[in-house]
Amino acid sequence: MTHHADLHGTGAFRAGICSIIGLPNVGKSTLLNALIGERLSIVTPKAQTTRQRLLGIYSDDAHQAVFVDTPGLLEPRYALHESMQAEAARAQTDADVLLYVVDLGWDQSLAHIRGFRPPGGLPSIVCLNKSDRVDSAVIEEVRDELQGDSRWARVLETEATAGTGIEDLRRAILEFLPVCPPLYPVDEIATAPVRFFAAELIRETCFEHLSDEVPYSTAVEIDAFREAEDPVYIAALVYVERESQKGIVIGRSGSMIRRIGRESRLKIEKLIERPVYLDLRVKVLGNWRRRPGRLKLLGYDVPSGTG
Ligand SMILES: Nc1nc2c(ncn2[C@@H]2O[C@H](COP(=O)(O)OP(=O)(O)OP(=O)(O)O)[C@@H](O)[C@H]2O)c(=O)[nH]1
Ligand SMILES: [Mg+2]
Repeated sequence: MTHHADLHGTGAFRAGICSIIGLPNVGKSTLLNALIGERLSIVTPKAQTTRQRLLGIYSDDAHQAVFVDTPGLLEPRYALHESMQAEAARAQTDADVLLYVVDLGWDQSLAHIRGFRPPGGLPSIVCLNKSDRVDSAVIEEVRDELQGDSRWARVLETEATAGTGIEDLRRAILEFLPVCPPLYPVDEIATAPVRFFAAELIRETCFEHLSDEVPYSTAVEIDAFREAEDPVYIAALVYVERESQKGIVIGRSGSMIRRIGRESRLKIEKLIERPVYLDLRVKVLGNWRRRPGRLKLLGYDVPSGTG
């Protein structure tokens, strides 16, 4: 069954890990979702949305690509950033294929790829994303430059939000996977438990409605997830770093937390296809982003040596 393609003599099954990396906000999570055809990884207009590695699996009858979404590459300022950068680094060492994503409309992203060295021996593909943000002359110029550079096996352009270029990009990635049986059951699309995705959807909603430092100071923990109940009962905590932030997240007479709660509940209901009762509370966990012990408590991996 797993070697379907072999049985038909059309070639060996290919499977492997494709890590998606690049600066914050270039569209990595949007690309992962487009490549697997499911809205798994949260996407917001704010930079530094993704904090942990997230696996999304694409399978067809001859290939399985395990896409790994990563936090954007940045200079660590907090313990949380160190954890995020360790996740991005680990994703590169684990990969069979690297997908480096560029935001064509952002000079800093173009500057970053010029200075970036993918790990030696790793087939590395460039995705020139947000092609809608620039003229075709610019795309051609960048493509010509990068195609002439031996660091990059392929250079392709996409508009991930519209799905443009996704099929070609996926095909290019699948070609570079090593001959290998499937790594996961072919009907699986994710490895994280449903409660992880529920927490992420709440965090996404926080990013959508809160501004300045507040969204970055939020972390979400699922306290209870009772699927045997109808509606499904979920209790979640939104952690913030300071008392003043707690006031902002709750809002005037609770209006903000009610709004975040309602929108998060609708997203979770769509995900699990069941009615949900969401009990959302806000709690202060002082300076959690700077404190390795608190990061661990919130489920973030802490690089060894700092924990
Ligand atoms: N115009 C345009 N916007 C895009 C495209 N792809 C993604 N975006 C938008 O770019 C923003 C960031 O997208 P994400 O997928 O969250 O980016 P990311 O690289 O995962 O960001 P981090 O997790 O913060 O590192 C969102 O508002 C997306 O809708 C595209 O092709 N064109
Ligand atoms: Mg992301």
